[in-house]
Amino acid sequence: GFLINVLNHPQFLNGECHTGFIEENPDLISLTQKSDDESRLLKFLGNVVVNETRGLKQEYDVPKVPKTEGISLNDLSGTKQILDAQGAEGLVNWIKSQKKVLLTDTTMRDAHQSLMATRIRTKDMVKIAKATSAYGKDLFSLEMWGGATFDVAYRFLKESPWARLELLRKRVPNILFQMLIRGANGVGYKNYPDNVIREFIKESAVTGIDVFRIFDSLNELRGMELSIEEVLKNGKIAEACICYTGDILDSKKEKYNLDYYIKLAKEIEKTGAHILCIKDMSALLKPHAAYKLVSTLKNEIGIPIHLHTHDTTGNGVATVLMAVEAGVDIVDTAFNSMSGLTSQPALNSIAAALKNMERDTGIDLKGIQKVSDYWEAVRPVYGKYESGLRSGSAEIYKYEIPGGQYSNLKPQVESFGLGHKFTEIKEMYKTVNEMLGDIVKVTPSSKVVGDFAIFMVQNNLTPENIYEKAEHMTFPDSVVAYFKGMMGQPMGGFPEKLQKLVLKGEKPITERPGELLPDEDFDKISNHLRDKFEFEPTKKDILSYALYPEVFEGFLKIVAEYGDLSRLGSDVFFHGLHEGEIIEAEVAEGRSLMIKLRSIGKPDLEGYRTLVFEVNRNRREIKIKDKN
Ligand code: 3PY
Ligand code: ZN
Repeated sequence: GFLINVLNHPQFLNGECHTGFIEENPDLISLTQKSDDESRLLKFLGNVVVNETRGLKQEYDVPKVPKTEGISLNDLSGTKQILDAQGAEGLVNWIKSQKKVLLTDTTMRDAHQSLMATRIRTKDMVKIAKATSAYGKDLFSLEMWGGATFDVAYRFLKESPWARLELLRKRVPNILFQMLIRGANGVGYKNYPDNVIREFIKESAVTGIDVFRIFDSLNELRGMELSIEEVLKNGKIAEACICYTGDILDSKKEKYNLDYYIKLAKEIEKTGAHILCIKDMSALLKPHAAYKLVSTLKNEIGIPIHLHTHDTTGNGVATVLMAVEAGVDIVDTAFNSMSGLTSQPALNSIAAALKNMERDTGIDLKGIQKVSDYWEAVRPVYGKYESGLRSGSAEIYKYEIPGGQYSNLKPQVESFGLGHKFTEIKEMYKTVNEMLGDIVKVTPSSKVVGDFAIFMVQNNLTPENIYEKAEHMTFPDSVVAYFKGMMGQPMGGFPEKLQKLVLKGEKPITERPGELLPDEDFDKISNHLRDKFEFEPTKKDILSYALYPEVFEGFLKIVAEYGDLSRLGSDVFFHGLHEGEIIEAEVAEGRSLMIKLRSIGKPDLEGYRTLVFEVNRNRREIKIKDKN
């Protein structure tokens, strides 16, 4: 509180703070929380307006939240109640006894991760949560956490991913919540110590996750075992993945053939995992391959099969329907307005296609239309994060780039000033994959390939000249970590000559990285956070720091400076206000401010602009440095 008061003091903001400042301004310590909230918020809005939008803002429709009148939310009983009453085994038996195909909706996780760089804010999810609970009551699960959502929530949305989980859980008591966890890489891009993974799973389970989809970015079983074991210990559903790559229909592609997947699936079943996921992160599973793979696996293993695919090629719905024909138990889809392209295939369309068929989903088509309509109205606010892809692309079969990475690659490449070399980089992605011996590409191994490809193009490297030209070059961190064995061992091992070039004499490991990483010292983290930020850290805070130290500290600093931004409407959070606009901004539970932006001043000699606001009809001026 105190630090924040100082930071918000006009004298401090104007750079007039000197060492006697505090002594001369004892009143700072007694500034009320109220004026605190107000000035922090104005400072945030002022910065967005001056340094991001320059006051330009289009009109956005307010998304209509469908009414759930007449539906008693307390009486809704779904998959969550089956798990809670009958345990994991009970739920698995229930899945097996279903004739209908079960659907997962990924809107709140993979769909927006793949379509709009994971930017959907909690506020927009919370608004539709009750309607989703009501109209989606026959869904198997909502995938709404994990993957990139954890990092992005803190890093870019300035909100707590844990709060999202808690808020949604309260509003959706009947549908299983599902998360994606990258095995030993948790919700990050590198292997974490075993105790971090265990405690993270425990805390996620306690906070509301029911189904843990676990994968390893190199399809290594030992990268998943600890996570599976921990999920089982917590009485939740362990869904372990085979990440699909290559093409089982192509007899020339021998590395990842049908036998490879059967063997892996059987090993997964032996771990005690409850469900097998076929994780087709890059949309490489062609419709007839889906039929072949699912029907074969249904004969080879006894646990239910959950298919995850993307629609990047435009063949996603066909892949799903073929898998349904072959007896798949559960499939991932996304509400129509959040589906297609790099996202999942369309939920509403698939449910409609299966209507009156043997495996009819039983889902209320009219109801889910309302939920889809809501998301359609939400999307424009996030327009600047959309990839601009307009059609499916068959070239993805060649490049093998995962959905989320594919839509993100262009802006990433542009940020390196290589926008004009996008095609070259996609080709290089393929080349690098070959240089690595053809590996499974999914976070974080896909990031290794992407970073390596950009590095190659940036430095004019080729598979031929790299040994000579890059002898003294420092490779990207992710590439070094990969060759060190810190993400595990790829099938067939590392290409030795390339490994030597990258590691420059450092010795790689062959052990499971978690065996070498010392346990995280949670008490030390707790003390550090308490000392530095003057608050009592919760277990969630400590885990967040263990996973993302800099990102989490950055988040704490932002909250100290600007307050709780999660309550702002998304149009305001991303686009500020235009001159003359009036908004109602919630600053704390049940407390809102009427804010009007009256005018944006010209920069003064030091480059500060004066913004004139009205807050609850009181004139407020604030000076913001124009960084442009
Ligand atoms: C993730 O790891 O976030 C993914 O979505 C992988 O496909
Ligand atoms: Zn995915």
